[in-house]
Amino acid sequence: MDQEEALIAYQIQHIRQVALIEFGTPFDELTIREKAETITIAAREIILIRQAATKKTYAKEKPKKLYYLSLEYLPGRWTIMNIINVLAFENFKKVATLMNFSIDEIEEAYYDPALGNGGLGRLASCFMDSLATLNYPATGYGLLYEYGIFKQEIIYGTQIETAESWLDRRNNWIRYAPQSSAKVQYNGELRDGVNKVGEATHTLVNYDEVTAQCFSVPMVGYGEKGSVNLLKLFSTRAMAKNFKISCFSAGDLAAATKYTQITSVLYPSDAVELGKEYRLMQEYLLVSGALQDLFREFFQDYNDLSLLKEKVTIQLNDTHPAIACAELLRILVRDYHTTIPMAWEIATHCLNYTNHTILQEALEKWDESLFRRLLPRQMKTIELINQFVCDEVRKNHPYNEDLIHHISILQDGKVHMARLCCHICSKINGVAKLHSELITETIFKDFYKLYPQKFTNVTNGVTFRRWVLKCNPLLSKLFDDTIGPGWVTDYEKFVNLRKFSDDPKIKQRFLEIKESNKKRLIHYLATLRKEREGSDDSLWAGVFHTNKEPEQGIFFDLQIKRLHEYKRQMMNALHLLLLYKEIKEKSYTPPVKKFTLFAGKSAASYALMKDLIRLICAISRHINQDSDVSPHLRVIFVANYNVSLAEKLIPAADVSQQISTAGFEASGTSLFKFCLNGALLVGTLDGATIELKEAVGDDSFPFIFGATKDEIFHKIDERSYKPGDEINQHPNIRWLIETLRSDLLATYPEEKEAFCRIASYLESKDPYFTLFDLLSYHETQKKCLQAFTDRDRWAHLCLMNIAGIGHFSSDRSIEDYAKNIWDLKKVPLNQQILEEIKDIFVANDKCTIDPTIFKK
Ligand code: NBG
Repeated sequence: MDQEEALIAYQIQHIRQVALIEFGTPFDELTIREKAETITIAAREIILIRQAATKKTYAKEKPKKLYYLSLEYLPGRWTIMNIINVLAFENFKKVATLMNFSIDEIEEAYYDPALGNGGLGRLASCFMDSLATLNYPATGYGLLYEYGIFKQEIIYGTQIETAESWLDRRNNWIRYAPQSSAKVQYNGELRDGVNKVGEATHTLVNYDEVTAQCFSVPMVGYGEKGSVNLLKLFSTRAMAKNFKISCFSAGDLAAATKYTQITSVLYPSDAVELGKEYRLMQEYLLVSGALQDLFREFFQDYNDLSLLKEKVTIQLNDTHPAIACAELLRILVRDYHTTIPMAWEIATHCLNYTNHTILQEALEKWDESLFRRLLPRQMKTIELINQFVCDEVRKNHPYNEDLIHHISILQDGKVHMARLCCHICSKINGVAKLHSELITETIFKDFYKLYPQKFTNVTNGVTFRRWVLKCNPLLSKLFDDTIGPGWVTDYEKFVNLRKFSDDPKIKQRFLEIKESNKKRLIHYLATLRKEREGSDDSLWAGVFHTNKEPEQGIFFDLQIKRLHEYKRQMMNALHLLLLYKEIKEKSYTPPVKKFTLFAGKSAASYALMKDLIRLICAISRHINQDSDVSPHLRVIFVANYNVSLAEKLIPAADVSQQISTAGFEASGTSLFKFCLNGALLVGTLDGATIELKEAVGDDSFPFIFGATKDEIFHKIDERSYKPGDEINQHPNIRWLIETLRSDLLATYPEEKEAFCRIASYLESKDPYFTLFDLLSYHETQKKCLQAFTDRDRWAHLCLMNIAGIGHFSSDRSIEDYAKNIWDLKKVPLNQQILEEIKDIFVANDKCTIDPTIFKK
């Protein structure tokens, strides 16, 4: 037996052993779910070894550490990704064959961890991957929501939200981490006091105390050298003390579960303001838990607080954890007896803040009265901060109360969380060049005048491990064979793909890979459709010919992202209606068959976007059933968009729609994933599209259209945009509005009402310039279909696009943060420590049953 065979034999034995220990049943007799758990537990061994080695390495090196605070993560499924990251996947495939299980089934047996809404949460997860891969010492903090983002069902074209109980069975990657659990106080009254150096402090009495139990998940870096950092998630659910049994006995269930429920749900809203008390409780839970853990770790290594500045950097992912700005100051003065100037110095050095949107309605503001009641100590601290910063500003800008009005943290009865961040944080970054400029011109323009040195940019990126290595194995192999396998961690290698963009064999192979990914997707969608049969079959009608192989050469056009007005799924829907009209009237015949896929959730309370889902589904139903049009055009809305679905959709795409109103998409990150997987981009000059276009080169980026950010902002400033003018000037647009009001699409009264509401919205407001950009969009889409007919040229363009993607690896983003914001150094995994820990495992992990005793 060679070494590899021996390893495989060992792995099989290990899996069989775990099956017996965990389930008391031979592996082959387990259910799929049990098999998945067994494999996860077996795979965990090697990861635990690396995790222990990482921890010991950090303990030895005592490096500066990053504490990443985010209320959301969207990690995607862990088992297969982790096996890939520790380079065990090739063997694992052999194990799967020998043991006769399907890797896909094992992967699907767990739910997708649904701990986030959209871009910001997914970004946090890409960052966790890159931090561990690049050996940066970092811990992520978040909440373990019991019901993550809701599950979206589409019933008769309507979004229905149901709770996603992704944790109802255990997830074997999540382990209790009692040493990081924390006690968190809410409500209560303040008593004045002083600390040891005479600074005024406040002590809380008569408060409610909640225990935040901590659970950790390994964040597994890629490759032989990868570290394993931790994501620590707090939960209040399982803690008996948090359950008020006396209230329960008195029949008040709500009061009894008030605190066990804090981490029950993720608020299903992105880019919309929330004002819910529970949400504020969640935010403080995260901040308090994370900071307590941070100080615990710090005092393990040091007893001198002045070192905190050197050893700790904290990143706030959006304003959701902004209370940390006040809490850090408060803890330093109240619990660690620093002077206020020293606390100020530390806090303003250690904290940093990333902004993810310029939408006013997304800027968090809390009612002062609620804040004061729930978090009286933090409110006191914010008042002090505010007094101080306003005094300073008044000194330097006398008689400028207008300015004070714009920068005061407490204003009009609200606590402005972004303003708190701007005053306290050391660095403030946007997530793409355009966005970082825009924040200094719009929402933070006064802060930019006060603190220009704080503002910087870090353009987003995505991890190439999940977003091509895992989700697109065929294309990954093509990269291995062209630019060499180093691309997985060396994003700079991608430029070398340019050399291959004119190679006929490589182009052909690229096109074949695309076809094969389309086939894979169609098969997957067909199984989904079977599962959902009866619920809404009309949507899918005729899209798939059961028993027949899907046709070759269909053009796959995807728009998959949260539903939001500014993202303009509405414009895509209207374009499809126009296309329908032209095909029906025979004024246009598409040169190829086009298949449009939408996926995305709408916030439960976002009525207009729920109307839009109805419209898209109605258009889909109408087009797919029309015998004149459906041979040329098919449309579907795929329900319940999440990371796992994205992994299947993206590799099959020919183009992605990035069509936001210029100036409004902070960055966008799906564009990178599409580009990496060889899809071209149809889009506006917005967010990171601008930088991607620069990196790829204009000639290879032909489908840009629409008004620029300057034109849009000019029109907004001048209030000069009149959607009615578009309707009057363009018969096609008039037809669209009339059609929305007609009976063409609607099959029942609620639909009709919804489409009329959309028509009125477009006619009277159209705040995101949908009609303004519509016709140029429509033409660009047609141009795109035409371009697709030249397969050779298309393949060339796709390869040129991939060649430009390197810069948009989250590894590059993390290097930028490390250098420009965190001043963080890599700490390579200490190989000697790793070997020592392996030895301990080898010595102690041999056999659980002593046959001499057992057989007696
Ligand atoms: C989103 C932006 C995206 C951006 C991601 C990640 C929120 C609030 N914002 O454009 O809309 O790519 O953040 O930065 O999720």
